[in-house]
Amino acid sequence: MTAPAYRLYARHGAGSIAVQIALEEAGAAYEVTWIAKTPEAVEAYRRVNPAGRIPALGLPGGAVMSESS
Ligand SMILES: N[C@@H](CCC(=O)N[C@@H](CS)C(=O)NCC(=O)O)C(=O)O
Repeated sequence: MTAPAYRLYARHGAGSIAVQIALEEAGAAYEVTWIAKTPEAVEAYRRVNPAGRIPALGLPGGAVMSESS
C-alpha cells in the first residue's frame, strides 16, 4: 500500500477545514495529522512549519505549503 500523497496538518477551529474541502473536491489521497495546542506539540510542529501556523499541507515530494488562503 502506498502512502497518501498529501498530509494535512490540522487543528479544529484553525481553518484546516478549507484545505480539507479542497482536497476532497480534488479527490486527492491525504491523511490528517492533528496538532494539539500544547507548547510541546507546537514546538514539534515547528519542524514542519517554522511559523507554527496551522494549517499546513505536506506535498508529494516532501515540500510543505502554508498560507492556506
Ligand atoms: N495566513 C495563514 C494564517 C494561519 C493562521 O494564522 N492560523 C492560526 C489558527 S487560525 C494559527 O495557527 N495560530 C497559531 C499561532 O499563530 O501561533 C493561512 O491562511 O493559512
